[in-house]
Amino acid sequence: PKNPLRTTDPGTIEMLKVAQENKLETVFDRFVAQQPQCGFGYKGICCRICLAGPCRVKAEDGPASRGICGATAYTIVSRNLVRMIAGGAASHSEHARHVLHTAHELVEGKTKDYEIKSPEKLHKLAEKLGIETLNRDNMEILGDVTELAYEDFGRYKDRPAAFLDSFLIEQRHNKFLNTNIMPRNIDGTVTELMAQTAQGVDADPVNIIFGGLKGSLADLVGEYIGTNLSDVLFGIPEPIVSEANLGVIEEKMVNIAVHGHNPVLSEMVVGAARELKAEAQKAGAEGVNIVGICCTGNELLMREGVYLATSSASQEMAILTGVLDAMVVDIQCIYPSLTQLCDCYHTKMITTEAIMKVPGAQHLAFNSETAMEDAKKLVRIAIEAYKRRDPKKIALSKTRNSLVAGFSIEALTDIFGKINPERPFSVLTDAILSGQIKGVVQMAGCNNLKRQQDESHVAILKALVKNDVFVVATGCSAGAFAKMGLMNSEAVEEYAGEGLKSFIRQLEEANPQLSTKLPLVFHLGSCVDNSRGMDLVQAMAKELGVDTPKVPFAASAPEAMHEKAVAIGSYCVSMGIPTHVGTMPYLEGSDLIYGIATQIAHDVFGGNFIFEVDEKVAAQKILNALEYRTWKLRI
Ligand code: BF8
Ligand code: SF4
Repeated sequence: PKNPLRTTDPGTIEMLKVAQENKLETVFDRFVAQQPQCGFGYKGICCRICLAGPCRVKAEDGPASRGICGATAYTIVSRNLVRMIAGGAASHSEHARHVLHTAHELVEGKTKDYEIKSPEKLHKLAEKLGIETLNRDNMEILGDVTELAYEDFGRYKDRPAAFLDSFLIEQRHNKFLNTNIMPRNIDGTVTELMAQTAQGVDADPVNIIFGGLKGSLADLVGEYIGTNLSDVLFGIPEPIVSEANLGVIEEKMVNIAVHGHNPVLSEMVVGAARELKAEAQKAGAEGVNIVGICCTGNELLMREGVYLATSSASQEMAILTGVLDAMVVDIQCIYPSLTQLCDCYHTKMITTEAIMKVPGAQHLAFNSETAMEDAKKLVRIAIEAYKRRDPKKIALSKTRNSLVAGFSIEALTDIFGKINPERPFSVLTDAILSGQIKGVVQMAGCNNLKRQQDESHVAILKALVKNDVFVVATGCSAGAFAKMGLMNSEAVEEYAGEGLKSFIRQLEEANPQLSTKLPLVFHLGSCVDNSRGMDLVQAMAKELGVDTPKVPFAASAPEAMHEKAVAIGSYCVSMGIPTHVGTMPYLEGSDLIYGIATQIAHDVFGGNFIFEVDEKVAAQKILNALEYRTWKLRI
């Protein structure tokens, strides 16, 4: 590697020196220790689905070319792949289920700590779902919305899931029905996928992959529930300024990192921190500083302007500052190694969800009935820990960059609507048709140390904006841009091509009410908020009067890591989007599956995977895909 540290994030580089000086093990060491990684696993041709295995495809032909049961490479590869999609769909929907339960408890009057923060969103959502709103109480409307969402988890009737169906343009709706991948529920679809891929069931790779695509759409159902209900409970994001990178962890404050994905708990922690400021001051601090990590961070950044400390691969680094008093986690993307580092510091690690415990961490079960009380307990644990800091271990980071986030679809609609109130998204599509900008790219996904941390995110972003692409971002991709100072107005000056620059300036001039200038890349939110991108591409399709495969819109996950990313990439392809992935999924063991993902998918759905690890080539392929679509639109 060019950089032996395997990261390009300046805040992380600072902290890695601390780790090395103190001989503290981090993910960067474990990545090296895992090399070389297993070639069979890498290609997806290792099967452990039954106890006769593990079987590996060891030869081109003969008995060693199949598992003991006779499963061939294409069966094994496709089964492994769609089981990842099932894992992703289960994860996103578990997150959504928790938000849904909270909304339900609110309706039932079991919690007083939550509220309908955005009645506007509730009404819009209910109308979309076909729920009556006229002369009805908000709680009653929310009651119907939650009932329908619960049905989406478990519906047995032959009717598409409402939180997908109501969000689809007609052409995509028909496509999913005709190809038999429209899910009617989430839980049943995940279960069906597990059953379909069990030993001795489906061996047909095409049928298995179609099952996987249905699973990916079930993932999208979960995301739509998660995003929309979070907006109802916590507010629709609006443009907001904040800062990112490890320098936001401040010595004079009681610092609490909230890490994971679910805003249900962390929103309460933000409230509790405000209320307990005096207690923190009594302990000698100036106040309580909540900082976010990963998608919990993105959720709070979008709605509350909470600082984003870091993203997934560098989550351990927050502890190495020596001034992080508590690491409060909910679910997903949380390294079990965090406790190992907390043990070397005064930092308290606290898990909060029944399905997420780590040996060595304190568990404080979080309930929506007692949400604020629980959150206060967490803050008090941090205040106590603050008193036990070891001054010798303090090693602050100096890296922090300003950013502008909060671009929900509603916020974008407002911004575009100042230029054309009747047809807001024509502002975007007209700019594409006129050649001012080249299209839209949604950058998403994780960190994966198979790449230098954040390098590919940044390199691809820079190449796209230089070529006048309008970029939206979510998850750890958005995190990378925020940390690197690429999510602000100065970055527009420095990196945007002339067309993109003039487009962004035009939006600014039409929106003098905004208290901030616009950024180079528009933060859509956490990973469940990739659903906002699906709204965006469909709004553009409607504006252009075409189906999504004709829209100059692409997606890119340069450092995909989690099963959730596999699910997201797969629904992007189903939604007709060219989807770049910079870290190879485990499918190179079957040319057939590789071909389905990169070509046949295109014939059926109009979207396809672009697997490309070289970021320059990847950016060019994305630009080509956009250019081809724009050219076709113009003729
Ligand atoms: O849901 S981008 S590493 S934090 S999986 Fe995880 Fe990937 Fe980050 Fe958010 Ni998304
Ligand atoms: Fe081997 Fe077949 Fe069992 Fe897989 S399902 S472990 S290939 S025998």
